[in-house]
Amino acid sequence: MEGNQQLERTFVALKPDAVQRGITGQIIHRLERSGMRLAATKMVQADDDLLEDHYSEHVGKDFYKNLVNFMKEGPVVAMVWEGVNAVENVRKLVGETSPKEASPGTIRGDFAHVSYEHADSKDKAVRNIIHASGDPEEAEEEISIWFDEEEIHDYNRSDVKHVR
Ligand code: FUP
Repeated sequence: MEGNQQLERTFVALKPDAVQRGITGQIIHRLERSGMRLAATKMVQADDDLLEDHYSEHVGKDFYKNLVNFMKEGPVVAMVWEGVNAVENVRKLVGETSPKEASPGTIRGDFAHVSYEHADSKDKAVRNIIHASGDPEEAEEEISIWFDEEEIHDYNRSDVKHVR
């Protein structure tokens, strides 16, 4: 990635609700067709330690226990995506964190709808399909939590001439 400051990596996790609903392919398709490059992927059953590292800024908050129980409900599909301003571009495709606020056309807007208010009233986590890193520094931190460097692949997409 040398000499190209905007070529970034970002961490994405398809949460247990996406896996259980059988919509991982549709979501990966949306990321692939953008032209960004899938650099790593694996299915992971998260545990308390992994989630404490990943959600370290939320440990102890009111919603943390429900969030962790949701994230442990089944396997997630963990991925690394690379592209020009990949962090911002993936967040744009993902949409607002609260599905109720997420615009149509975004992953959360199209595949989910529940509000924080409703989830809180049922004492449930908001099932919002997908996680994507919030900024490039967080992305590198999250990639290092979920992946070993040798699991991240370097290859050229056939449309690489548009990017590199
Ligand atoms: P994001 O940056 O989109 O990953 O969202 P946050 O870091 O703000 O929140 C992490 C996860 O906690 C979100 F997927 C939703 C969940 N959450 C709640 O369930 N309740 C809250 O009040 C805030 C966040």
